[in-house]
Amino acid sequence: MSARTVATKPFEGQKPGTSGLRKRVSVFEQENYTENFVQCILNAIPGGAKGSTLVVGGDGRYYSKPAVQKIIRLAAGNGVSKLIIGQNGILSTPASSHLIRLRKATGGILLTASHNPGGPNADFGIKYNVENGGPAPESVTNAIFESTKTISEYSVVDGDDIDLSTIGERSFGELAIEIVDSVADYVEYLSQIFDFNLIRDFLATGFTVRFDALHGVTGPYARALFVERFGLSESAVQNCVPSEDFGGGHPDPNLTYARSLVEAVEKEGISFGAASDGDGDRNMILGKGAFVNPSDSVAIIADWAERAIPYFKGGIHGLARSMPTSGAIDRVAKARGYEVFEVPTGWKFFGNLMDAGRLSICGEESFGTGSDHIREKDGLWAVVAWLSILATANKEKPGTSVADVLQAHYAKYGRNFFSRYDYEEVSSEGAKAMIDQVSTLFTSSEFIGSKHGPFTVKEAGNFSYTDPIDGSVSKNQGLYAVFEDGSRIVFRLSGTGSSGATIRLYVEKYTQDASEYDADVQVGLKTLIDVALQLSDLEKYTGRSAPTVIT
Ligand code: VG1
Ligand code: CO
Repeated sequence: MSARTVATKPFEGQKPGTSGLRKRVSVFEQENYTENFVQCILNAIPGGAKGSTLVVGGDGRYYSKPAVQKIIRLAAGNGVSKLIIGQNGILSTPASSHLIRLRKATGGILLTASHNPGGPNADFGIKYNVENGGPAPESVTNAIFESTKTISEYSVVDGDDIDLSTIGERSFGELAIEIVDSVADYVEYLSQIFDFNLIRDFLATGFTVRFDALHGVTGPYARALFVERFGLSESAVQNCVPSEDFGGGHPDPNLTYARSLVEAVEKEGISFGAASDGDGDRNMILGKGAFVNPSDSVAIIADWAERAIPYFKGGIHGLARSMPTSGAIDRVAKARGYEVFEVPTGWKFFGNLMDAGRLSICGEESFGTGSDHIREKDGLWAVVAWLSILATANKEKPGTSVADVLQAHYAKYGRNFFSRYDYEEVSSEGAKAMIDQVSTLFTSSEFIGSKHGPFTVKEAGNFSYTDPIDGSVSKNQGLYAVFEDGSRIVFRLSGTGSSGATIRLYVEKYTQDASEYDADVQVGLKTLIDVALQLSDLEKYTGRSAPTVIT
């Protein structure tokens, strides 16, 4: 078996977004499209592909299996030493990150479009993670993109498809292949981070749980945790058989797409509900009559971590959030004396801080929560963190519910009302024109001090981030306006969509008035949202009078 060179031509638009390259399956199915992109990843691996060890796996969506076989042929053609592949090509994103670290691999190729729908007419995605287990930094994704613009050939070794369904070692010419259990290492790792006995004993008291995998990759992981380790019945998990098209649904854990869980929690009076996305890195936490906003969730986990999670018993080394995420976590950091960082959207920006030992717990408003146990956000980790908090709180005060934990947090720190409006798949021209207009406005000096309804602009601009560890600069990371009372609006374009443009509007308002803690978020934020829509002229530019999704 020797390598063969195949002539090819560049495809336009193979630019990795917020988290990898995401396109329609029909785009990836074009002759050479997938091969080109994987070859460019191999070209851009720091230290080179030759002799490397790579982890391969994904959320199991449609087109994953042919993609794995292509990666095997390309890896062999490029002198990769070894591939560690999840059984049937399945690895959740957090499990991939863990496996890269555990096995000291060079990196990993993750096959996922995360929360985007799957199936022949929906999305596929490929992303590269580096040695620390985290998404490739911009220096690497830029190198991949540059390579896609000039590629003229790729290198493969021909051979029969490899059996991905049985665990064990095999080879493809010179290339060693190991098919591993997708679940075991990850669940074992969580058992070292948390006190499983504490959780198991607490759940045995009758605190009811429902976890919804939304037909995504976390099903087998969730069953191993909730049923096998925590001793719950099968009814504690739903939609837990991974499907190639996520049962035709949208595997995004939010109030819109996880409605069946929300309804079950309310109707059946379940104490705790949770869901994760297609690739398992996002999470949503619910209680009876209580939705935990992700910005609050990470703040609460940070506040409880040292006493509720054994992994953090030695102390917390810093907190962080993405820029649009609410400042709830900042208040915890201040009160507890932790360092806190504000980074651009996308998990790749947390990695350097974690590697430097300055960041323990972080989150994004987009249902992403995690810690330095790996270098990706981790949906099931967040769920188990919440169960640990509830178990600990119930030891101190039996009967404590999710809503009680939430209210106690507001009473201690005040409440950051937060909401995100998504305008999905609007025309790219309209979105760009709107962003240009807002950019001109937010960066003009006359804007500072101007009045809009009850709000006076205190600070505004286009967010730019200088990484405190390596000094790299990331510009144009979102347009923000902060008002005198601390309220804030942010506009940015999504970097994960696969067609058209998606505009995200984030609004935040802080209150310490206890009579408002129970208020409906949309009512509390209405005036601010109206101001944001006026300032941006969003309806004029996009033709949309209402968002697609409100969180
Ligand atoms: C979105 C979220 C961002 C998240 C990213 C990847 O990006 O806003 O916070 O890190 O998705 O998450 P964007 O550019 O569309 O706003 V996942 O679970 O899709 O890997
Ligand atoms: Co995801």
